[in-house]
Formats: sequence, C-alpha cells, structure tokens
Amino acid sequence: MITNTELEYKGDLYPSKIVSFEHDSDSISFYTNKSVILKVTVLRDSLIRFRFTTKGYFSKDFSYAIDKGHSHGYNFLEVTEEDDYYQIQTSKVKCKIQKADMRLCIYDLEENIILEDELGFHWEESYEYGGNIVKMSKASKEGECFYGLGDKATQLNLKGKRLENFATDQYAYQKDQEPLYKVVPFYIGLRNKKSYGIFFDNTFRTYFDFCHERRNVTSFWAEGGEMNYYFIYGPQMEDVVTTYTHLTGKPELPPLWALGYHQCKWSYYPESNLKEVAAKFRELKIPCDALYLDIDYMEGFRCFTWNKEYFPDPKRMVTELAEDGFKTVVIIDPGIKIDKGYSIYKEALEKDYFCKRADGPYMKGKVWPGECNFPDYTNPEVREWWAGLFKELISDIGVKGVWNDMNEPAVMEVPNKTFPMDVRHDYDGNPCSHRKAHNIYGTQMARATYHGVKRFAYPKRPFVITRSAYAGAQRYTSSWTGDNVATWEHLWIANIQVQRLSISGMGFTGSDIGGFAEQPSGELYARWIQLGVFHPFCRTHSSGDHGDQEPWAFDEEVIDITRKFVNLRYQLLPYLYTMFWQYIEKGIPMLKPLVYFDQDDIQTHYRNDEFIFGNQILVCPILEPNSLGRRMYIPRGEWYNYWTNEAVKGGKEIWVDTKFDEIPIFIKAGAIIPKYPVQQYVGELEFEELTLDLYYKHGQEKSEVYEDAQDGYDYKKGRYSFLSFKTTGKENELFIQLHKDGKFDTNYSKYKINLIGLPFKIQTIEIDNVEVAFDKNTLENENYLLVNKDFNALHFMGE
Ligand code: MIG
Repeated sequence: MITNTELEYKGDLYPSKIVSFEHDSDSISFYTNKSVILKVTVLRDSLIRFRFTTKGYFSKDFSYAIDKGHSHGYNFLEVTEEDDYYQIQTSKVKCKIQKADMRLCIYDLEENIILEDELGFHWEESYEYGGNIVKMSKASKEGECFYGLGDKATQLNLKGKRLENFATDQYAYQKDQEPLYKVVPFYIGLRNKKSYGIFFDNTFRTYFDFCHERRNVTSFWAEGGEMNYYFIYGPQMEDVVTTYTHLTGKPELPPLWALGYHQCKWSYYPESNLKEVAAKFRELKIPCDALYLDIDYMEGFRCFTWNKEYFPDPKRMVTELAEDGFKTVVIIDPGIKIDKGYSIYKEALEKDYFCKRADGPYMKGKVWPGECNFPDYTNPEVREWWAGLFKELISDIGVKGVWNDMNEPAVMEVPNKTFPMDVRHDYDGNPCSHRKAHNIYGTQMARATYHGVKRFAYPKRPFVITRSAYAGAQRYTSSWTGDNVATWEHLWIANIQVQRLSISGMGFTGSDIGGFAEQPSGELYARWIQLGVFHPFCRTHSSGDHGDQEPWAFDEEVIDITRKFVNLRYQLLPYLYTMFWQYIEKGIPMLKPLVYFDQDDIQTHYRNDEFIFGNQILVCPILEPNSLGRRMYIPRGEWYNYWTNEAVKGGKEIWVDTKFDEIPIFIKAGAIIPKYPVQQYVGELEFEELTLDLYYKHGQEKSEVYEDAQDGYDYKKGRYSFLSFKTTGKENELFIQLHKDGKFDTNYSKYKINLIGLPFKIQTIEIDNVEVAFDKNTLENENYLLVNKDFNALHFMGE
C-alpha cells in the first residue's frame, strides 16, 4: 500500500480523512470530514467508476458518452474495513482506499499493482466560473506504456506526451499538433504485461500528461465538471477495449456499400461534372460506391437547399447515379444562414432553437454562408426537429448518406475558432455554458443527423460521417480525420490516427486519401490508396484548390495501382464486413496495433507502422518515396507473404522487398480469408462461389465469415449467415471443420478453396467422412478445390 505523503502541491486542495462510508448495492460512498465524497460504483468485475464531489453532494448524473443500453452486473463484491484502509474486491480486482487521504490503489488478485494514485484526486477552485478545476495524478512505473485518446497525430505510444482535448477545426494540422477535431478521453495503460484503461468522462477541456511533466507521474485534469472516471481492468488490451466499447456503445452495421470505395472533392459541380466522374470510374473499371457533394451543391450554402443552376433536378440525377451503382452523399453543416427568406432559419428562429449568448442574444458567427446562427443540438427538441429536416433529401431525392462538417463547432475569423465560452446550451435539461458543451456539440449534431437519415432511409440502413466527435459518437456515425495535407508525413499520421481511433472505440474511420490540402505526387497518392483500402472508411477527398485528385489525375501506373488495390478491397469485402460485425457484436477494434495483437512481446510496444487488419492480415504501408521495400516487424507466429506465398516466422524485424504496386501484406498461417469477385459496386454481381484462401498451418486456427442481405435490418431477426471455420494442419493432413449459424441463405452454392502452403500432395479427400472423387489436375496445377457449401467437415489426406 502506498504510504501517506505530504500533499501540499502548488496550492491545490486535497480531500481530508475519510470518516465514514456507506455501502448501497453496487455503490460505496466514502465521506471525509470536509465536503468531499468519493462514490465508487462497481459496474462489472473489471469496470469500476470513481466519482468525486467537493460540495458535499453529487449533481445530477448525466453523460452523453455512456450507452444507456450497456450491460452491467458483477459476480462478486465484498467491502471490508481495515485499520488504515477500506478494501473493495470483485472477482477480478481489489481496490484499497486509504482512510488518511482518500488515495487509492488497484491490484489484481495476485496483489500486483495495476494502478496507483500519486497525489490522487485534488482540485483548484475556480472563482471566475465557479466549480473546480479537477485533477488526478497516478504514479507510473518504468516501462509503462500508454495508448488510445482518439485522433492524436503523434506516436501510438503516448508515453512522454502531454495532450489536450478540445474539439478544434485544425486545417492542415501537423504531426504533434494539439488539439484536434475529436475528443476521446480514454487511454490504455500497459504495465508489467497487464493492460488497464481509464475513461475520464468529462466534456470540459481536458488534459492528459503521460510522464511528460514528471517522469513517473501520469495525470489528467479538466477545466470544470466532476472528477469522474472509469477504471477498466484487462489484463489483455482486448478486454480493456471491448469493455470500453460496450460502455460507450457500438454502432449498427452500415450498409455494405459504405465499406466500398468513396470519391469526394470540394466540390463536384455542376451535375455534368459529377456525371463525368461517375462515368470515368466505370470506364476505367475502378470500383466505386459513393460520390459526394460538398458545400457548393447548396443555394448560397444554405443547408437543405439545392443550387438549381448546377443541379436542376437532384432527384433525377441521384436516381440516374443510383442506376449505375453510385450512392450520393451530401454535406450538411451546422451554421444556418441568417436570412429572413430562408424557411429553415425562420422556423428555427420562431421555435427558439438557436444557441444564445449568456445575456440573451443569439450566438452569431461567420461560416460559409456568412453570418449564421447555430442550432443547439444538445436540446432534444432541436435534435428531433433537425432529424425531420432530412425527409426531402433522403425520402424524396434518394440521397443515401449525410456528411457533417464544421461541427467542432468551427467559426471563421475569430481568434478561438469556435463559439464564445459564455454561449448557453440545454445539455438535455442540464443547462450549461459552451465550456461544458463544446466537446459534445459535434456528436449531438451527428446524432440528430443519424436519427433523421435512419428514419427516412428505413428499411435501408443510414450512413453518416462526422468530423468532430466525443467518446460514444461511434453509436451514430463514422468519421474522418479532417483536413490533412498531401505529404509523406501525413501518410504516417493517417496510419496512426486510424489505428488509434480504432482502439478508442471509434473504428469506422479513414483519412482523406491523398491529402486534403496541397497536391500529392502520383507516387504519394499510390502509397496512400495502398494504405487507405485497409482503413474501415475509404475515401479520396481533396480541397480541389490544387488540381484533381481522382485516380486518373495521375499517370497510367498509378491508375493501375489504384485499381489493383481498390479491387483487393472489393475482394476482401466479406472479410471486412466480418470484422465490422465483430466490432458491433463484441466491441473488437477492426484495426489492431501490434501492441494490441501481442502485448507480451515488448518489441511491439513502440511500433507505429504495422497493424493487423481484422484478425489475420498484417499490413505495413510504405511511407517513403522511392522505396524498394522496407524494414518492418513481423509479430510472433507464422505468416505468409501475400504476394509470394512465402512462409515467414515472426518475432523479428525483417526487410521486405516490394515493387511499386505492392506494400507488405502478410496472412496469418492457418487463416481462411473469404473473398468476393471484384465488382464495380456492391451488389453488381451475383456469383456462384465464395472464394476461401486457406493458408496451411501446422496446428490450429479459427476464421469467421459473417454475411447478410448487405443492407436493411433482417439480420437483427436472425437472417444472417455466420460461418466459423476451424482448420487443423498436420504433417500430411488438413482438416477443416465448419460450423454454421443464422437463417440467411447466401446466393452462392459453392466454396472455391485455394490451398496455399500445403506441405503434402493430396491423395484422398473426405467430405463429412465420405471419400469423394476430385479432379487431381486442377488441384495440383491450380491448387484449388470447388466444394458444395453445406459441408461440416472437410478432410485432405496426403503423403
Ligand atoms: O472550411 O466543405 O474538413 O472536408 O471539403 C472548410 C468544405 C470546410 C472542411 C472539411 C472538408 C470540406 C470543406 N470543409
């Protein structure tokens, strides 16, 4: 147990002695002889909430981040009182709270320290605003590592960094620039091979310091609100991330087309321009599912209007695009133009839906349309109104997705780039200033948009994308990483940001492929698309100021590389969809940094570039010009080079040769990778067989394939197809067991099994224990076997 130290530091205030406690079902409250109360709530055996007040009572408990449907309940809870401390024990951890100063320490059941207060909870009173600046410091040990925190554009391991959470429109941000667009006050600590998590659910401006100010101290603090954090125990990083994701919520499945390739630019107009882009994709046979309309489609940037000169008949246009497989996505910003002749402005004004300054006038700020007022999306009535505004776009015109931008919220030509801090918000019946609502404004806008698009898209699934987000936004929306730059450094940043967001519960993300600001060289664009097809959201976007960024803006070689990699993404759609399903079902991140994949291997702790796409594909982008390959770390286990099928043993750094049209990709031995044929858009083709690439391993491996109708909600009624494969390889045998679940019957009837790395010649094949005849020639020359999809066990025997 930590010893009692002198707690006078920088004039901050500290809790005094605990004098009593109360245990009420899952909560234990500790009272001091002043007004400090600590309320500990055991939500699960490995999920404990710590809430402090300095007022002698707690204000109403309200959070936008926590998923109301999250399940809780523990197996074991025991509270005991010792001379110097109280102990709370669950079936996973023990928490000791010192009577003398309320400092606490969490242990696993073997008494290993997992997380230990340094100064613990302390605070500074804020005369200017009332309330406190609330602070927490934890002791950190040598070798401890830190991950998470959303979209930070810095090394994956946050050790040694100080970071700030304040949603900001950060055009052309740089490496290490702070703060950025998103706010996810959740980090993962890794100490002595054990992972834990902290979610500091406070929407004020927050800071995290990971051994930056002091070498052995990690601290976090907020400019207001409560010290209110959740401790999550691992010991595996997967346990931490999935528990966090259960707590803050998971999305529903997107329509499968949303996992296709998207093409965007600021802006495609008029209609003929958009149509040319569409036609060119089909002509060049580069698959594409979605086209975007940026702000110029509107009439003077008024949301929910169309510029009729550029787009005389939006419904006809959207329908024609749809006939060719293109879904139309349109941008909607929060600023509503102050214009008496604009019906949406008039209605919001009449209904008093705009944000107001402290003394009463409406908050006014300049954005694209000029002077605007801004709906208060933290008011449920405003969200309901906003949702209703999507009727025409979605039901009548046939738009399939909505893109929310500028929702940090961004304001032009003012020094702080956002609302003044005195602006008032409803905060769902907990009125507050912008200091508290700023970081969740974007999420509440995206939430209202999501409900609107969902309502009018029904029975199809909605698609929403946002720039700003707070923890939990993943329940409503996908996101992109904002205004990046066409530089090699930004390619590195994009790789990190998407991995980091993935382990921060916000998996459905991607970067502007090629860079938003400035112009990529063909080589940079090629390298970016090679990475981008492995991001859950895959969209090329650019500011349009510096020339074109469609694939054909580059030379033949780059066009071919783009086609090759977008084709690969379309082939991998069932694999990608399965990882999305694992995300929505179990909270498993779609991209896994190497440290997540193998935290016991300390070689992974500082790796940035390599990641696991899904569970079985190791990807490493090429991040430098003129590369003939690169050095990379292959995590422990056995792998196959995707391009050469050469087997590689992991646990070491190796040089990988790559041509310009390749990046290092490795498949985990034993894996079965499902593939569709290349389609120009999702649903273009009906096909007879599902391809399964099987990579032989001496030993066992599991693989899953989730499929359904690719849109709609029937999957929630059990109409999905879930295949679970177990492969067992022996010296001259290979055994595949297949377990099926779900009521959806896939259109194809066969599997085409490609056998890769088989160390023996097949002599006999049994299907469900019955020997079958097979074509030795195709098997020997082309290494594949066609089998009917309804087998349970497939057995290859050789010598
Ligand atoms: O002030 O709508 O990040 O993707 O193209 C710029 C125009 C506003 C910023 C977004 C970008 C979008 C652009 N927007």
